[in-house]
Amino acid sequence: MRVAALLAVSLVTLGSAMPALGSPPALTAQDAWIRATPGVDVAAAYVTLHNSGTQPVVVSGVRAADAEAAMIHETTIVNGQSAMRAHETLRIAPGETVRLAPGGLHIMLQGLKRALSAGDEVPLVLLLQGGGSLTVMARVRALADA
Ligand SMILES: [Cu+2]
Repeated sequence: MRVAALLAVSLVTLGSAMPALGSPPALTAQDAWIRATPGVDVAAAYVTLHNSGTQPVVVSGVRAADAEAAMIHETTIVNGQSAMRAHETLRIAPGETVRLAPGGLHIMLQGLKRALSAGDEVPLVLLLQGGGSLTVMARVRALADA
């Protein structure tokens, strides 16, 4: 118990100290949107990420207050079947643009806590390795427009 408590305290300290050490996050996000399917509690979110800095940026997780869980997935075709595999992290090299788009990388939202309607804005928090985060407002598109 005692070790766990000490560890928790040191992690908190580290977490709060990190942003002051580094330069401002070089990661920017554009065109964030969510493809909502009526009647199901999962949805995929897409966004274009760009690293304008000189160091790699690693997205180490995603938080979404509107979902029980959010994670980075990649759709792949295995033996002619569409399958999804989880990415624990997503690395974006200096100067690189990574596009999360239908048929490839996406942010999977599972256990949606509310029905998403076209035009809704859903905040997604991208957690960055080494501290810091980037909050992205993803706009819900109707299925017909997606
Ligand atoms: Cu997925």
